[in-house]
Amino acid sequence: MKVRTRSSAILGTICLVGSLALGPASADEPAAPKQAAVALTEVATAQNPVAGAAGPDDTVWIAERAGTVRVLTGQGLGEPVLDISAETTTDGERGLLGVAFDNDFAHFYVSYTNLEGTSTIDEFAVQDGALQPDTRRTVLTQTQPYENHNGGDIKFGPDGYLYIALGDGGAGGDPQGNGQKLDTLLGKILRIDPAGAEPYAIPSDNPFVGDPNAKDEIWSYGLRNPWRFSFDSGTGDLLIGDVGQSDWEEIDWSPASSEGGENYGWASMEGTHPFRGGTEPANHVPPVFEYDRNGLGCSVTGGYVYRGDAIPDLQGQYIYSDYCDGTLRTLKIENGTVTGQGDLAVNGGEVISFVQGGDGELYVLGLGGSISRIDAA
Ligand SMILES: [Ca+2]
Repeated sequence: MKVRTRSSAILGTICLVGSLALGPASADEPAAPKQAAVALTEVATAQNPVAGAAGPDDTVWIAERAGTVRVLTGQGLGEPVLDISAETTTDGERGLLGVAFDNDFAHFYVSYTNLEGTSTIDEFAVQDGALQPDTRRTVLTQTQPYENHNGGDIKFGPDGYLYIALGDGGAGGDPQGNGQKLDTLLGKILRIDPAGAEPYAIPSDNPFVGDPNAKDEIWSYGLRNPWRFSFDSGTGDLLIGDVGQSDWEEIDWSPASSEGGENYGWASMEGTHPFRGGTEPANHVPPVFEYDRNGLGCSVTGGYVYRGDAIPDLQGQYIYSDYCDGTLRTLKIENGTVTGQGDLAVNGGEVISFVQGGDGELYVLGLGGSISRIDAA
């Protein structure tokens, strides 16, 4: 059985990376939205950059997969300010996978798999823009049954709570059924308050608080490997790139007004399609967008809604890519419906992540090493 998973991509088949030659739309297709003219400006190179976050004083903090964090400034990428490389490995899909600051830059968080493969979120206090190593504490851990589908992205929402993406635990086809189970943190987006208690508090308005059969940390579920997610800094809407099993890559969306509890369908559904004879759950929230693997790639990399100033034509568009294809693509999403899509005719290589700088401009991380900013052409 050939099961294509994210590990097959990360571990390294050589993917054909090249811009697809999308021809002009034929007369009976809807007009493509106006596409911004952009260029990718390589601002630094790193060792397998995998995640990043806007930091204090207009810095961008870059996580390298083997376990180091380095700070990008106008002078380039500095020496590591954190090194946990002795505490993680890059076997399979493991490593340092996510970083985040809280909304007032008082704390910094790292998301990584430890030497046992356990997903781990640690916190450091930040003073005067510097990590305070002696304040380190572990916030949350989750054991992993397999080495793939760890998710690992972490972001603070506009509500000040920490959201954590965890994959379904791995192998292929979700053999443990974790995506649809509410008694496990696997296959979920979590929402916790790390400042509210030791090691963390549960926001009282989380959707499953009071349900004895469901974990209180769960915000939404039915996810396979929500590798990268973001909040629209203009609206607060949540966008999730959920990597598909074999056929369908998907973008999930929920509005800022959501009260949580969305069931995104996995592993009953892959995108909008029943998976291996699955039945669509009655409460399935289908993806806002999906694409198959016949041309656009094999592993979606969720991005951001652009809210910067440098590229007015890009304002309000969601930018994403695919690890196996690298073309930067756009979606125009209005009230939960895609009303336009296009591509920016630039290629970021093995696009593993996007980072939103404090000024709203976007950076593209290529796992091969490139850190590029999306600029106006
Ligand atoms: Ca889904």
